[in-house]
Amino acid sequence: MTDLKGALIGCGFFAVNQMHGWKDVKGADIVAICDRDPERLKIVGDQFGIERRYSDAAKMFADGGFDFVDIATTVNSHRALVEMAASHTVPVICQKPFAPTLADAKAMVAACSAAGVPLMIHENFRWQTPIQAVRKALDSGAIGTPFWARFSFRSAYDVFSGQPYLAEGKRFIIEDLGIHTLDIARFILGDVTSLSARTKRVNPKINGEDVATILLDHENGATSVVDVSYATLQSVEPFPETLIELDGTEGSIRLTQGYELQVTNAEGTTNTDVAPTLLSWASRPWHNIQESVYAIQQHWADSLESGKETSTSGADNLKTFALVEAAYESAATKATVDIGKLL
Ligand code: NAD
Ligand code: 89Y
Repeated sequence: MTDLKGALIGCGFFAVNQMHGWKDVKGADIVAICDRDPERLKIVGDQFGIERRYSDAAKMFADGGFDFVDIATTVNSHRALVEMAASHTVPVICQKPFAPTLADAKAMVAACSAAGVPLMIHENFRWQTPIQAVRKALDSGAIGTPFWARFSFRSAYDVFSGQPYLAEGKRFIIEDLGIHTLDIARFILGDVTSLSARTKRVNPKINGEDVATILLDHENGATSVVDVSYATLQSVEPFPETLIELDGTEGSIRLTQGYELQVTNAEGTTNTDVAPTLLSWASRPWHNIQESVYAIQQHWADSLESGKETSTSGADNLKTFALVEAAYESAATKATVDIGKLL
């Protein structure tokens, strides 16, 4: 197949992973980059040998010459840039979090749908090797019908040194990290009908909440708990592992720290190492996330080529983003929030 040509907007901290990922993806290449910060534009342009460089996204779209755009900026610019892509009928990938509000996210889905262009949210955590392994084990029928789960991410890793903006916002862990954990809950147990949540801020140096506990009712009748913390110091730091406990009518699945998958049923227990691959450009402990960046970008290239909808399309991700909004609403009001009402 002919390589798809892509353009990337936002050459910051995380975009470097995306640029490495695109180098590995079969069927797509980045031909132009854009950042309003000239220093970041130069660093990424020089590192990845990209000649076409722009400080203004509108100018880059006007010049054209690419088949899709990959938006790797922080949340406040997402809506304007996605709508710009739609107005030029350019298929678009947008980093998480989708948008500042659910209303913005809905408008972005509507703009892309009206323009007839695919929109994928770069929701990469469900593409992590250990998470895919849990889904495969569940799909094999080994534990019967799932009725309960816990999706847990507890860490004291200093995310603020690489991403200082995370300390500044009124919202922190649910919007930044819990969004992934909520998406994993949907990926494993299906859509959610209602939730309730409690939050805390433990670290006095940041503005938003760094601990959240969320109770979810799934459409299939299962119950799950999503618990996330950046205030939890442990003997062995698990960042960035999501740990999973999943109980079914015929057995259970455990994804434990160190990337071990245990599947137990009447026949006994099998233990499998489901550690992610350390890609040539990756570094521990980020390699789990980095491999999933490559995986979701390969999925995008394959989906664009085949015309199939992506796993984390804008329409799909509205259902994850609604859980974020609902969790903040529930934490503020102490009420249970009906998800259908938000969508
Ligand atoms: P960053 O601040 O380091 O980089 C953002 C870059 O975008 C900056 O260089 C900035 O100058 C540029 N930019 C902003 N608005 C622009 C505009 N309108 N036009 C051109 N350039 C613009 O941020 P980051 O840490 O790289 O995070 C970017 C996004 O990636 C965030 O939404 C974050 O949540 C997400 N992220 C995702 C993962 C993941 O695993 N999916 C991990 C980390 C960060
Ligand atoms: O921004 C976050 C993300 O998406 O994954 C981990 C992270 O970098 C810090 O919480």
